[in-house]
Amino acid sequence: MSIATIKVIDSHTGGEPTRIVVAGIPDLGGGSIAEQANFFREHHDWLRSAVANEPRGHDAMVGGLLLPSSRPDCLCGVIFFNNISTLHMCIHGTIGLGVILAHLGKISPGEHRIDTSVGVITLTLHDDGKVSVANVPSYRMARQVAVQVPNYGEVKGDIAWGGNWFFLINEQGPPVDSQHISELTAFTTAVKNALADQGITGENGMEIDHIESFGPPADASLADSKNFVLCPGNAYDRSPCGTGTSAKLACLHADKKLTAGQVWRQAGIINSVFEGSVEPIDETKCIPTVCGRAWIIGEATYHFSPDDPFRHGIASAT
Ligand code: PYC
Repeated sequence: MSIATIKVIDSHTGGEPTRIVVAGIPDLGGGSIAEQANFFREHHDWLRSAVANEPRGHDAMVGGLLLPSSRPDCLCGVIFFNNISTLHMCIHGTIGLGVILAHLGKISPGEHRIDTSVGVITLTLHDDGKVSVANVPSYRMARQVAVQVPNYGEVKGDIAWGGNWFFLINEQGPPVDSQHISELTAFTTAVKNALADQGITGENGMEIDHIESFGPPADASLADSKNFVLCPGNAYDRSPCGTGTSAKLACLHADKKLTAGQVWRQAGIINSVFEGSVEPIDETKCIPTVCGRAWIIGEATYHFSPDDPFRHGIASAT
């Protein structure tokens, strides 16, 4: 099934791309955003591939569908996706969505509630153009879980939910710097595969599909920590990853290392920084807020010529 054209707006948040489809989205059957995400996966996966994969996209591309929400308290809904499937949540993408909504004249500075497949989040557009996102409740499920990783030995990490499931590794494996991206990709991919092989999951058997490796920041005056995040589909996040920062904040909260409102500066692998803080719910759960900047970099109309064999993208090799 195909449609004539769609319109997209591209942004990047700390180097990580977001491509939001703003017009031409097919009917996703109505219902909640979670129900529409299921329908999108089952019936319109071609659209995900056409937007995220080559020749229009690439493995690091994160896409989103801008949708109306059936919730009267929400401005809109969004379904995020990448080179292989839908994402539960994407905070760098929501920061990008914030500047796109402002560009479209749909929001001005202030708070706006956004409906997602895993809960309602609050986006704040600040006067200086920064965007903060108060995420869904986040928590650490398990501390220092050991996994046997072929060629690397035992690796220990925390399992935490920050809108996606993360395995958070501290100072093990290759150095966390941009000279070691291929080694970090190989290491975190091996950890992800080992977790799956050894049946180590998030809550309700959910796959731990994001692996986050931490090291010291390049400049301690600018950040408290630096990360490398492997995303599902095996591309790494160019930004510090908002759900990954949320998972880190949840672990710091559980360890009582971060008080309410205290700022944590998380650098990513190319040294862009997100500022995060927590609002405690109880001793283990919190609402993380992640703040960053995004820039609009393009707008386009996509065509789907029936005789173009690659009109729906080239399936990612990963
Ligand atoms: O910023 O939450 C995020 C994210 C998830 C996947 C890529 N970026």
